[in-house]
Amino acid sequence: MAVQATLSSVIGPDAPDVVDGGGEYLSKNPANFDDVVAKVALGTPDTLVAATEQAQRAQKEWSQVPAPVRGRVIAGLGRLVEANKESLAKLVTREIGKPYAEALGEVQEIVDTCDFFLGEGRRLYGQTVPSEMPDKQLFTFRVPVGVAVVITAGNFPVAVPSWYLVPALLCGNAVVWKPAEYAAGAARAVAELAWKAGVPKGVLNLVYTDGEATFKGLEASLEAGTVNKVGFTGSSAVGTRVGELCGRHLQNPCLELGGKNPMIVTEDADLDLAVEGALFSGWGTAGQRCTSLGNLIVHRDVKDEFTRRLDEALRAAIVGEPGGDVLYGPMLDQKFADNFESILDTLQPHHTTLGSDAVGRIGNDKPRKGFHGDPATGLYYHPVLVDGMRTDDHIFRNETFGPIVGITTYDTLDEAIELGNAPGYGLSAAIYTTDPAKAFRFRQGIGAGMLSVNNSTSGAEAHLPFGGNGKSGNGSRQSGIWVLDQFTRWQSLNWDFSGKLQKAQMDVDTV
Ligand code: UN1
Repeated sequence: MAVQATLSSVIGPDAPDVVDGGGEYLSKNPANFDDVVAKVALGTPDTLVAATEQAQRAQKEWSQVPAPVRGRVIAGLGRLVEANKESLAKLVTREIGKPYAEALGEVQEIVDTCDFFLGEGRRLYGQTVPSEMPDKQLFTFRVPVGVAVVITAGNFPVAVPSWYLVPALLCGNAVVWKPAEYAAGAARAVAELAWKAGVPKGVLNLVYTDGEATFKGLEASLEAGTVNKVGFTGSSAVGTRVGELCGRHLQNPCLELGGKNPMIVTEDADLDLAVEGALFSGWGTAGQRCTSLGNLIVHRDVKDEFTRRLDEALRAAIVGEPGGDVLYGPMLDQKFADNFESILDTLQPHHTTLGSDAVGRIGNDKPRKGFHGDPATGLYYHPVLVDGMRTDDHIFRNETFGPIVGITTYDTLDEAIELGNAPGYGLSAAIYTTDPAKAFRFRQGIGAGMLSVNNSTSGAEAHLPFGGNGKSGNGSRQSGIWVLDQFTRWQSLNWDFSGKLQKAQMDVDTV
């Protein structure tokens, strides 16, 4: 298409997207390790630097492509993703073990994001602003930041990257995308569709580097001045390191980090609805969403009944092969399984574990009713509901990223809100109540960026601001129009047509 023809003169049609160097990585199906989904060449720090240099060259011309034309390319990506929805969702399920129905939803989220931003190509508004002086006009423009390095997690291997890639490209930036290695195949598939839609290869660069190579390459690129924005989705610990590195180079990254998302259940709540919401947001996706439910905070009067119903629902829930109709499948990857086991090790004698007859990995020695899959090669774990959780417990204060949720009680709503805020994260939070006054007091008091009333903590819609506070991020917001502030900077213009030097603040008549 026309855009490609213009850009190929600058970057060449065959610009490399992956450069060999740092070894090989095999991305395996977490439901069956014998199934190798993708084999990729890992890059070195130099790979990342080279990609940012290539991106910097390509961005100059991409930024000259009119925004509505870039919007057409984004529209093309949306249509291609839609046409390949099933195959992309199957790949996501196979590579990270996400239940197929959720994987389809995740792919739909890319389509929704493209639909939203294709229109933004025809808006991307600046402002006309009155001047203090006659015969002078002021304007503002949004200008692209330049090169964005985007580092994404693999729990949402295609949707969350699209929240960065789509607006960054639409705004006229070039992107270097470093996906999680264990989701390398899904990342490659999305990049292929973007290139096919007309995003030039030098404008969207895909690199596979492991954690340390990424940090070294990023540091070198920041020093060389080939990176203008960093987007990172992942743990609070790694995000803090990214933030420190960017801060040393006076850059403000877009950080979407962990959560310890509370759900408050009031004494007047519809308990069946609350149980359903807790089940989906606590144990759906095996608890591996940044927005997954962390702590259940339930009014003392309904706590026993709520716990009984939730325990029953958990025992009836099907865990197993993610291609089927299951609440959740395997953990994403071995390192997430190891992390979950270390979380289980923090459980204390004062805890009562509910939801299953066993705790830990599902195996022939620890069977589970309704389970289907290969327990020997799949990273499957029992769901755990921890009763008797206290505020100094590890599981109360820290993100667990697994199928485990603790439950505690409260007497007054102020106390519940305080408990919700106590871990110091601030991503999402939910309240189940039939009393609007309680819902409003919850909104006023809770410190999270994304709130739900009578809905789950997870499952945000793609066009609302997405992001958190405290340990969940640095206040940046993705999605909708709000993300434009991540990928553009404001430029102002003073235009004086008076024919004389007019001095602001000095040549102004005040009454
Ligand atoms: C994440 O886990 O990093 O709100 C993002 C949700 C999803 C996104 C989760 N749409 O649950």
